[in-house]
Amino acid sequence: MHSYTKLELESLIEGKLRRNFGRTVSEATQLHMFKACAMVIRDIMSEHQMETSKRSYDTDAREVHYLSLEFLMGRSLEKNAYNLGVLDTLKDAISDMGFSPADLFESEPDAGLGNGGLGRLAACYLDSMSTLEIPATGYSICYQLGIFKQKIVDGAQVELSDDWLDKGDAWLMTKMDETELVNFGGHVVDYWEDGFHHVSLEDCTTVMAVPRDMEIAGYQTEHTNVLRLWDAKSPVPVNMNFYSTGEYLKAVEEQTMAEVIAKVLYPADNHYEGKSLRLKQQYFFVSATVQSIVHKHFAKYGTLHNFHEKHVIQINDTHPTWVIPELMRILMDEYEFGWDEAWYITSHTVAYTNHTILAEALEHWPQNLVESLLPRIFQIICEINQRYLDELRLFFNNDGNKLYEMAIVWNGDVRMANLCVASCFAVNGVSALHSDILVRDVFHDAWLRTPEKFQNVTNGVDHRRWLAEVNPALNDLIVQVTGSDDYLLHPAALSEFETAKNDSAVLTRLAEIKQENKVRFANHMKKQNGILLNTDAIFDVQSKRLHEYKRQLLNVMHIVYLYQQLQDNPQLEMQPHTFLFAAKAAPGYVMAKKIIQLINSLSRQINNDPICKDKLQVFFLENYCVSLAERMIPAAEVSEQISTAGKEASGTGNMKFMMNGALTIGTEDGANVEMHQQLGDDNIFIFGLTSDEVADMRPHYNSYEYMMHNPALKRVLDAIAAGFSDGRSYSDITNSLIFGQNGHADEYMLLADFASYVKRQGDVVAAYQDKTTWNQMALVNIARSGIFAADRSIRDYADNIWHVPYRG
Ligand code: 26W
Repeated sequence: MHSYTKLELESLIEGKLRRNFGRTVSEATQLHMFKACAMVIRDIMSEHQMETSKRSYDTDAREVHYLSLEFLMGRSLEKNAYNLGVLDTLKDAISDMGFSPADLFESEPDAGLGNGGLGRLAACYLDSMSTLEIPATGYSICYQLGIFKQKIVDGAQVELSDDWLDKGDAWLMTKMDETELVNFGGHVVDYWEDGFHHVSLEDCTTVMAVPRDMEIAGYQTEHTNVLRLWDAKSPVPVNMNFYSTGEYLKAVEEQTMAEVIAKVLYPADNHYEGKSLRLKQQYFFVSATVQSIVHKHFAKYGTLHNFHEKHVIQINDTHPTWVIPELMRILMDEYEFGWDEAWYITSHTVAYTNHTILAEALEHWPQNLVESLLPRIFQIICEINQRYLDELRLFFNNDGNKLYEMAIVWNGDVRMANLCVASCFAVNGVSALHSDILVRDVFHDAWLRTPEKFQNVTNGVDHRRWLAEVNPALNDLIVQVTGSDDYLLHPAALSEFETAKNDSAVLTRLAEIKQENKVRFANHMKKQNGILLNTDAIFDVQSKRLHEYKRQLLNVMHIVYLYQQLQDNPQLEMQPHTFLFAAKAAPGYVMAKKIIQLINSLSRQINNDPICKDKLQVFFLENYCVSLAERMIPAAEVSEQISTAGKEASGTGNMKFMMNGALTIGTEDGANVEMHQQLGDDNIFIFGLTSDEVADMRPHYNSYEYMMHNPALKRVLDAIAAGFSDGRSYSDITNSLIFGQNGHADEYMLLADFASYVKRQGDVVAAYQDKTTWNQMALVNIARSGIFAADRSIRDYADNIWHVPYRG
């Protein structure tokens, strides 16, 4: 790796300021300075990227294509400089030029092109794929507006638009010459000639897909991959002269179609809505992507017969499933392949990762919508369906139930997960438990037929970002104890940190670092939000999307329980406890928004009640996003991972907290199960029903009984129903727990888990009061978090699904 001196960086930055903004250093604003720094870093990465691309071209390397409707990248300047090994030098250069590096980094907007777990996972994986020197490209949409910014106004969530591109485009490189054309609507015209079936679309609407590439630097390598974000543009200027010919209306149609496609990220997480614009987004980015892969491949090899040998397409949930019929279409209609070979190539190229088993998140598009928007694609899907049903009839002896469950097109719906399972060569879940549930339950019948397709790849997080970069003091301590920074490239080496488990100096330093992080976070909160956190209290954090299955409400119920104890006995000696929530709710998710209001009502009540002073605090931190998580997670001491067992596919926040020495209180769900395995019973606080118990209990579950048999629980629910001093009542929330709608009370079984949760919270506090033990537990959590590094996940994908080599 070429290294840069401070003076070299300064002169490069100065050059950018002069040539791009016509400013000297002393005339430059912070914005100029940010952009100039980004350009300098981008130049370094582009050089690396061109080399990388040439190398994989020259070696005919097999390539990975990671398709995702979401990449929650967050900020890039500090991260890229870190990976390139120039962070310290860059900071010196920035300071030297009269700016504060911290303020400059802070001025960068998050690239919020994702909702939550699925999008952040994709971003972590990009980092690992570059670091492991795997030739890989990410593909998505260049949304003009990312995930909304959340404001809390009078206790309620208000959404503001997130116009990130005016600064964020510093990282993007537009490649007009690699534009692809994507067609919508129209009708299929076909005829046979010389034994070949010619198919084309007529009267369709065309949208231009223009690549805006973002370079992805790896850590300590010049290997640099690309995240290709497709922007939508209209192919024709609207020209009034065409009015009479009828072309005018078509031009307007194309213009409007193009304008809206890349406008905004859909903010619903784990909830499917059959909106036609969403379908247009999906097909738009998928079609552009497949065309761009195919065109490059054909230009290089002059044939597509070896396509599946040179490419693997990984789809991040079902959202990009259209790659399957789209690749079929291109092979057959544009390159004259017959069905069988097109199918062989396609079904040996695409692999599918499932990220949720919530029924309401499963995508099923109305047949009519697919047919009118994508007529040729619909034909191909019907043909895949017919052939699949024929095979299923044979395999299952005409068992109608199996056909009904597994059909791809059924009853007016196109079922995307079934299309994936039928067509992909690999299907994986994202934690051991989740993958197990997939084969035992959701995809059981498909598993019977093709068990070899089904795999597990437990999620992982970018530990360079989520440990070393966000918690530099902890990084220093690990380096000091283990004698090297080996763990950065070999996360398994984190285990050597455990040798210091009985070293009191290390334990003391670990506690100091946590305290420093708490103070740093508290200062930031005070400055940004005017919130006063008690840094002598336990910082107990639940940060993730707001969803009923994640059970923020169970956390609230426990807080109300503690508050009632204080009300009974204001003199009660208790461990000072600060509860922090951070969560965005999907704008249309009424119950989730009510729960946010409830948290804010409770927060106002408790924070203003003198009996809680120095004992109990509750805060809802607005606008949870990558950059807030980066400040908050290093300061957390307790991590709340309390979903109903069986519902959280994996979770990845859980891993980030663990790496930063927070202790987990959680259910046996998602990756918590594997954390528990690593940590044993002594280093994690597990409670509640297991997923099997949840499933067994479900048919005869009666939440009302739980309430009636537990007076403390009843009292908590009564208090929530009555509301707090702001006069808002929350009886609709408690009613849904006790009575529910159409007999479906407390779907996520909060009342069943309440008692064991409260008890476990007591254990957490007791453990916290024994400082040495607590610090040892924190150290063990950090030391055993290595398997939750994204590098490990990516090696798993590379070994078991992609079959590509990587850096040792
Ligand atoms: C169609 C609407 C929609 C949008 C997003 C449905 C489903 C999704 C995502 C699949 C939801 C999601 O982010 N799932 C999360 O994926 C993470 C990464 O694997 C897991 O860690 C989380 O447990 C899972 O909830």
